[in-house]
Amino acid sequence: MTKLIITAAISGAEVTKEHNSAVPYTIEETASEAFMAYKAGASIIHLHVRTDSGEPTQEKLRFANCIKEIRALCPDVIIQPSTGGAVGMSNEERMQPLQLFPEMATLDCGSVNFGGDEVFLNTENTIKEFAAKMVALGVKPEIEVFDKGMIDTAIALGKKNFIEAPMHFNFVMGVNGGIGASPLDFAFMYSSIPQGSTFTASGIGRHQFNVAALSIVAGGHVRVGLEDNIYLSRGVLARSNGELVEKAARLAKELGREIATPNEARQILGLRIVS
Ligand code: KMH
Ligand code: ZN
Repeated sequence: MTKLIITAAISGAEVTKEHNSAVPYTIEETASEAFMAYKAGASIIHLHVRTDSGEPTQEKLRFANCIKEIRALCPDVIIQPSTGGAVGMSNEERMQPLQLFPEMATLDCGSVNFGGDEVFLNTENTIKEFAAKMVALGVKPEIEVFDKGMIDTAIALGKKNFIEAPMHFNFVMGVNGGIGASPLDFAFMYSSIPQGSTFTASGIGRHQFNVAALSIVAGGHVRVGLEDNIYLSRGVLARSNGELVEKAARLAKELGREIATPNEARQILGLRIVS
C-alpha cells in the first residue's frame, strides 16, 4: 500500500488559546508548531494564519511571513494554505495566499451550516472562481468535501475543466452540519470519488483518530491537528500539533503503513519533486 501522507492542520480559524494554549497565533508560534508536526512525520502543513492576538486573517503578507519562517525550519515540507479562511470573509480576502504560488491550497466544494446562523458559504460561482484561479496559477487543489454532494460538485466541475484529474479530496467528517464520521459514512465518501483519485480524511473532535484509522486501512491519507481536534485522548489536551501527528504515525505503523516524506508525498500527489 502507498506510504501514508500525514497533514497537520495546525491552527484553523476557529479554535483559540482558551480552548488549548498550544494553538499558534504569532509567526514564531506558527513556525514552531509546524516544525513539531514536521518532526513527528507531517509532510503537509495545512496553513491558516492569525494576527498576534489570534484573529484569523488571510492577509498575503502574514502568510508570506509565516511561510518564510516555516521554510527555515522545514525546508522541504509541503505548505497548503487555506482558501477557506474564516466564515464571513470575502472571496478576495480568502484567495490572497494563492498570490504566493503555493504547491497546494484548499478548494471548499460546498456550503456548510456550522451552527446557529453561521454558514460557511461557498456558492457554485465562488467554487468556480477559486478553482479557475488555481488552474491558472498551477496550484493543486485539495478538494474539501463535508458531504457526498460536494464530491458530485467536484466531479461536475472536473467535466468542465475547472478541476484537473487526478483529483485529491479531503473528507471532512463529523463537523456540525456536515456528514457524520461512522464507518458507513466513510465508505459512502470513499466509494463516491472518481477512480484514480487520492484522498485524505479529517475527523473532527473525538472522531479524529477513528477516521484516521479508517483512512489508513482504506489506503488513504490522514489529517490531524488542533484545527480539527484539541484533545490527544479523552479529556487530555494535546500539548502540540506534534503530539497529534505522533499519535497518527504510531497508529499507521501499528496498521502497517509507512510514513511518506514530503517528496514521497509529492510523488503520490503528482506535485513537482523539490531537490
Ligand atoms: N475554517 C473554515 C471556515 C479550509 O481550510 O479550506 C474553513 C476551513 C476549510 O478551514
Ligand atoms: Zn482549514
